[in-house]
Amino acid sequence: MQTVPDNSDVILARGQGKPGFLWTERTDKSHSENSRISQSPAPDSSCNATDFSSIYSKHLLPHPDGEKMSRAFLQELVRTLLAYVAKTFDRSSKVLDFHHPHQLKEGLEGFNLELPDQPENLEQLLVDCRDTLKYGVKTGHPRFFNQLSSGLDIIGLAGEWLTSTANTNMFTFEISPVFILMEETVLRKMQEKVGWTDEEGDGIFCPGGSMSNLYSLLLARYNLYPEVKMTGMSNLPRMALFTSEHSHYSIKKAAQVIGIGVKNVFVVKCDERGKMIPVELESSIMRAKTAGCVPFYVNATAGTTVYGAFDPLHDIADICSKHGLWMHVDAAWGGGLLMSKRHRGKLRGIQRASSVTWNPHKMMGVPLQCAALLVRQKGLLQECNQLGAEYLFQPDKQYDVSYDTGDKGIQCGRHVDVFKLWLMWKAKGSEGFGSQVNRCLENAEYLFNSLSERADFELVLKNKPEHSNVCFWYIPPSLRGISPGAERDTRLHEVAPKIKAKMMEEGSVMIGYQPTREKVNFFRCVFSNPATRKEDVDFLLDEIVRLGCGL
Ligand code: ABU
Repeated sequence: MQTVPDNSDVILARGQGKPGFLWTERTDKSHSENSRISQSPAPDSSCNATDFSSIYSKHLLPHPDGEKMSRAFLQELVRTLLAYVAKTFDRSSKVLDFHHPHQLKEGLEGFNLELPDQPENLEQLLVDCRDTLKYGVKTGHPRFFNQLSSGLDIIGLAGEWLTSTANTNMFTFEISPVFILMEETVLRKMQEKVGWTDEEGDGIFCPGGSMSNLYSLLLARYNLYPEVKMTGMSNLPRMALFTSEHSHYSIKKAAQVIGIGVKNVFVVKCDERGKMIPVELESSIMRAKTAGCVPFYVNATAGTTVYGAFDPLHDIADICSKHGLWMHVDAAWGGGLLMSKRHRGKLRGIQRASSVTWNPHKMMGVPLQCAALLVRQKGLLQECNQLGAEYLFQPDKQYDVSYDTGDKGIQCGRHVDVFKLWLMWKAKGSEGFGSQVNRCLENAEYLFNSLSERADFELVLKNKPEHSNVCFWYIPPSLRGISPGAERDTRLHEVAPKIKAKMMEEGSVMIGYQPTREKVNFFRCVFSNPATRKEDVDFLLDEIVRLGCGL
């Protein structure tokens, strides 16, 4: 692939580029000059070269003569964005250009985070836009393995651009007629993938999986004690919920937020692969009852954050049915596997859930953010959350007001997260998403097999990964002769953070690490970026060895 020029080259290229925009050196205009410009007509951008150094935002639309200049400014910005997109996929470019917080705050090469009292010119703004990208992290780079959400899908990006251009809100059909119907279509399709019938299924897009999990707790509590909506917790018994030791911390956080309390979250033991043990769930429920609590909710995880484990959903559903408990499945990470014929069986039993969290911004590679809460019982979200603000949800509008879906949520303003997913689904079809998921899991298997054959690495889990998480230690030569025990553990604990620090400073690759309760720091590699190939996996291991062999 052609190497994309770095920022300084981009400056040069502008003068030579087809649209003929001429990049000029930044000049700081005095404030008095600035106010003089405000009284003058909008500068003309019809000539080939645009000098933005004396142009200000007030010259753009809605200035009566602002259309040409607005177009010129946005085209210039798009050139910067396109250069960044190309660079993101270029393996010879860095994943990040790391600077410490104090360095960024002090200002770098004219990049200043402080906000002025007087307007700055558009040239400065374009420089700021370029610098913002330059000092950020290319999460779409094929060698970014750090987070569950990664990749840069071009159709998804187009969807995000369109969404920002439309700049509307998801509370009423009145102002989002198309997006509201798209949300209905996409949620229905996701509910089908979960396995719910046409008579079942509701949902809402939320700002992330933690919020979806919080919604699920609100629904479960309301379902059992509808009076909570009006009278709060004061007359309710001590309620208990259950989640595994490998589940996401947002379950505890949600319990804290809604007034259940973290102490009333019973943490259920997992097996060595990180899956909830059903008999442990059963005994936790009995323990909670003995302690005088009312169990009401179980969170099962489909794709845990660190190990990528899938809890046994049918077994958990049986226990929930037996005790009359709400079953939530946190499939924020694992939900994407429902798109793959090869892997969807790992979520067998999910159709028995009362609610499901599924984040397409993770395994399906939709640009952040795109996260859905799906609810089996129709109408419950609305019942639980609606307050019917009269200025917004007037019942006497001329259209079917059941499409004013905003009152299902706990937010008022809600971002349009659906369009980019809808557009990507059109572009790929369900099968395209399935192949994308399959490729990510093939990369995980390739890494797992490579690690199994090497003496300088140790796998945390010996079984083939179920999801795309692969957890491992790098054992530097200095530790290879030391037998397992406290001394080795203490030293091994320091290896991953040291390698990660060097990695970030060099910017060549990014991977996360963490300890668990019984294991010292280990690397977690996750694959959700369709741009990643086997050569990137090889590169990752070579890089870890290069940076860590002297430790
Ligand atoms: N549950 C938020 C994602 C965390 C991660 O990317 O590792």
